[in-house]
Amino acid sequence: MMTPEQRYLFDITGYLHIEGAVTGEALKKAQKAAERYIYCHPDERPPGFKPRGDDLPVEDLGNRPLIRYQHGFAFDKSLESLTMHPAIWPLLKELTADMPRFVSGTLSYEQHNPDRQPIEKNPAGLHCAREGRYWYTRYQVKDGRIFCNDLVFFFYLTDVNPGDGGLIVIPGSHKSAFERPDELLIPNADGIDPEPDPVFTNLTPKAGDFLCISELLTHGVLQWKPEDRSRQFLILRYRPQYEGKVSLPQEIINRLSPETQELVASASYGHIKDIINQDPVTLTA
Ligand SMILES: O=C(O)CCC(=O)C(=O)O
Ligand SMILES: [Fe+2]
Repeated sequence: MMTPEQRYLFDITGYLHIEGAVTGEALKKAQKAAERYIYCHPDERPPGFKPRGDDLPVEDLGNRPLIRYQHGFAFDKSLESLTMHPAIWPLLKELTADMPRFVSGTLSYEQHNPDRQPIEKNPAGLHCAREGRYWYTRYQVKDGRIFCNDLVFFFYLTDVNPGDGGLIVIPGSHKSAFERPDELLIPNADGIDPEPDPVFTNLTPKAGDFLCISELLTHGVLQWKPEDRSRQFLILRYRPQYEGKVSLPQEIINRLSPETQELVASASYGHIKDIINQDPVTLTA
């Protein structure tokens, strides 16, 4: 279950910022594991691990401003255990009515991109589940509990400071009944970021923090400004266990601990996974 404060804040804003969930040695281990994947020579990556768009020539890898390292959560146990971390496990259980399925866990790596092109419309690329084919995505409250069928938990491995850029959200937009007007935000002089506007909030998590959003929350990304630091985070996606199909490759699933294998599995409505009765969940093997 969520705390009353978490429930209240998530309900009115559509997001939660959970500070200091992972600290000390555990955080260092996760950061090192992420770097091992990011800086691994392409020929030495374990089977199943590669950045999206890996069909580009090797010389180009590592130079792209934003790279999605697929299945990053499964690269190391220090990352895999984040999928059911005690700081998010009670939330995940409440938000999926105790029927969670872990969909994917991508490691994202973003560097400053001096070549970023101006965007004429929709600077920061605002989007949410309501726009397009996932218009039926749900956010509901029943019996004093919140239910969502499309959840994203971002786990930050590096710091974001005010002024750095990164994720922006429109608080409360998870309940919007109207389409977002195309010209909601106005491009700034560079034409890259929007002009500052009180309608959006730039979230600035530190390494070890989780951000939790309903995919119904309208969100986007400001240009990453620091030239000497990257933005590294895991994108952990969840849905109810009885919706959608498992899309993780079998070679990735085979690496996971039994508890995580149960979390990624589909199951019928009403089935309660063993891990639901564990708090905290400890990964065996
Ligand atoms: O880069 C980010 O912080 C947000 C990523 C995002 O919105 C997405 O993966 O859908
Ligand atoms: Fe998104």
